Amino acid sequence: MKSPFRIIEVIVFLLLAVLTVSFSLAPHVEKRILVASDDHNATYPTTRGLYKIKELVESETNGAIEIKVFHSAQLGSEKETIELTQMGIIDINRVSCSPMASFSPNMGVFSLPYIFRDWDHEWKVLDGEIGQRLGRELEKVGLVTVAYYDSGARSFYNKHRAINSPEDLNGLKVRVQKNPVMIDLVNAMGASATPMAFEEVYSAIQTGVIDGAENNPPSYKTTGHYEVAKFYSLDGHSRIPEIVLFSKKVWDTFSDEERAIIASAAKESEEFQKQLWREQELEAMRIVEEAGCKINTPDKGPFIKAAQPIYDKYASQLGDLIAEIQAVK
Ligand code: GTR
Repeated sequence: MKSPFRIIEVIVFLLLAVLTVSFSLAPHVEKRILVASDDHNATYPTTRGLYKIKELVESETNGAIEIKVFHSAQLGSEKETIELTQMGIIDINRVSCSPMASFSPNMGVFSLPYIFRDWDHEWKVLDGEIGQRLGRELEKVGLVTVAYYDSGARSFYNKHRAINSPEDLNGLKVRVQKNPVMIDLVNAMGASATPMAFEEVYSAIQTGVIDGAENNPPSYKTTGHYEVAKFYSLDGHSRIPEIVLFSKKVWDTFSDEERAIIASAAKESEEFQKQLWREQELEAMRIVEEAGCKINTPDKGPFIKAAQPIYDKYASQLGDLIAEIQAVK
């Protein structure tokens, strides 16, 4: 997708969408319409989280704030939508913390391989002082963090062979998100990292531009990547949280009361999303297995060892933060 044409297209599209709603309103009703974006389909846990925020905010404000959710990357791919959110063209945006590393380098810490010991450790960090502080740091780049969502663990998949050790990744072109840490991670594990927008991955695997990618089970399933890359190797190299962001430009125009309503709706949507995540993760594994995918669970030891150079590389930039996260028990 090429800006600025894409950006103009999105602005026109949003204006039309918002005008359609405004004209259908009774005169004198003061209403604010907010635009929310997600790159997943309407039933994916993150998008359902946004619908939950919509439901709660619309009911708490008696419809004075309305939220229109645009899913399936209708408003663009992650990096572009983050820029549109900074500009205040998109009001609410659910993205992965991975591309956020290009906007706020400390966010890159969440993409480091095996930075979280497990789910409990991840959520202790996110709900605790570190997660909240890193969330607040985004205000410097025009974004207000209102929630973190679950995204499980990411693992490699490809169309050629089962990955039992990092050596098996040698010679494979693996798509990564647009994030320097992910590029380093995949290269350090032995593959050749190819940054690319999420929406382009299916056809890139199909046509052989890349050999595979890496993601969590619900993404592997809903994107259909499992149809073109049948080997799914559960090395679980990173647990990168999802994040729900508000445009600071827009946030600053709300009253304290409105902000409190939105913040509490977003917080409430976290539990709802995590529950859906658990269900859809199991469901996705069942579906891909039934579809004939070859799933293996390699020993993580060699992957952890292969990841060490990344920790050395980021020691000067993220060392204190890494130590803080590791110290959370
Ligand atoms: C998914 C995430 C998406 C996107 C995608 C990707 O896990 O939910 O928003 O970041 O990964 O790999 O691009």
